[in-house]
Amino acid sequence: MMLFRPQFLGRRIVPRISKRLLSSKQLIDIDLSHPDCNVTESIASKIGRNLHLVDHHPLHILHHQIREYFHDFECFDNLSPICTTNQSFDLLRIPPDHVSRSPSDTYYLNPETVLRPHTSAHQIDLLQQGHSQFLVTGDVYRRDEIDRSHYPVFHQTEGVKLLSSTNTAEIRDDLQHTLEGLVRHLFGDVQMRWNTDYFPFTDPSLELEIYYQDTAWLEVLGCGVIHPEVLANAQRPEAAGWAFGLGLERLAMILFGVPDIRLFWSTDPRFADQFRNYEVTPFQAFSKYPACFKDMSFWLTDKFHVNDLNEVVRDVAGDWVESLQLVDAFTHPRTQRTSHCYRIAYRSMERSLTNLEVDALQERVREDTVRRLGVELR
Ligand code: FA5
Ligand code: MG
Repeated sequence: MMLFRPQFLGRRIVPRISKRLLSSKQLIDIDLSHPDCNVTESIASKIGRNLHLVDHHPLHILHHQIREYFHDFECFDNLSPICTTNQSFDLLRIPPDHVSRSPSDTYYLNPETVLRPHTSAHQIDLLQQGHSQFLVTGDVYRRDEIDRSHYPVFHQTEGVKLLSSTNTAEIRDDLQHTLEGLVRHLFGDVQMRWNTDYFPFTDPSLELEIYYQDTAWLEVLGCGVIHPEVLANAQRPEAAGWAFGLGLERLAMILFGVPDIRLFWSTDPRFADQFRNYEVTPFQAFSKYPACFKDMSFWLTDKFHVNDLNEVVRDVAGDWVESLQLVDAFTHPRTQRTSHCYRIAYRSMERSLTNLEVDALQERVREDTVRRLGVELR
């Protein structure tokens, strides 16, 4: 069913996990050698970092403020990110052929177990246990694009509330009113707008965008009225209510003025020491080191997926890759073969990279792209 990662075969690793932050459930030996496992060591090493629970971290400060607003909600902050496909997809009505389930988008440990792609994976269990008004916050994992607002590990807060009304319009109004209140609680006066969206587990579904640094609308959350089948799956067929899922990094970027999502993982004291207690203080940019751009062109194979390339680049360059962009696509008129040219921006948050270092990174990216994706360089 799935490909993957011959370089991890035969190796077992226990991710570096800080015991202090973890419930016993999370102390799990992850077997990266399973033939269907597409979790890399760099991804596995993020499990247990729980940035939302780290003192003084901007995600923790934001998390604290969200909890303050939802003061009468129960909070689950430390549920294991290792979930079943049933919890993450099936019970939420995500069809078997939905793209989000494919190994090009989701990290699989084996065909039935994933690193949760969203905190919605916990909705059913908690509803089934009888909880009716709760928040779930935790790390989520997605194979995704590379740019300043996307990272393969990020944090979400899920909110669920069951209401006594079963009138869809009333529930939606309560949802929108609640979330607009949250945004004002966090930002004071800020421009926001609602768009209709689609999620299999809510109907109707909406997304909320906030205008970011006078430049662009940034999608910060998805939400909707919980689908009746989802409530039936949770053995609560009589219930009605709403749910939302928001990206903590996205909100924190706006709130603290953090320009790049990679900074949240930085241990550079120039970042980490800026945030104290539970205060929101604007991020003081420290000097940006120069970026270095490198292009790479190759002929695609039939099974080429850009997320596989993103991961090759992340595995080689780690947080030194700032973005990866398709800059040119070309189909040969006679052979019908297609070639892509990608531009990779390398930039460290912590120091200037030397030409020698960047050349070496690019060389390894080229080699690994050929070896792992089977493409032909031009
Ligand atoms: C979801 O994950 C749904 N589970 C949300 C939901 C919950 C809908 C409950 C209805 C009811 P979505 O994939 O749009 O939806 O992600 C939600 C938020 O996570 C986004 O609005 C964005 O703020 C954030 N997000 C998504 N992908 C990334 C990423 N790669 N990096 C950082 N933040 C991201
Ligand atoms: Mg969305």
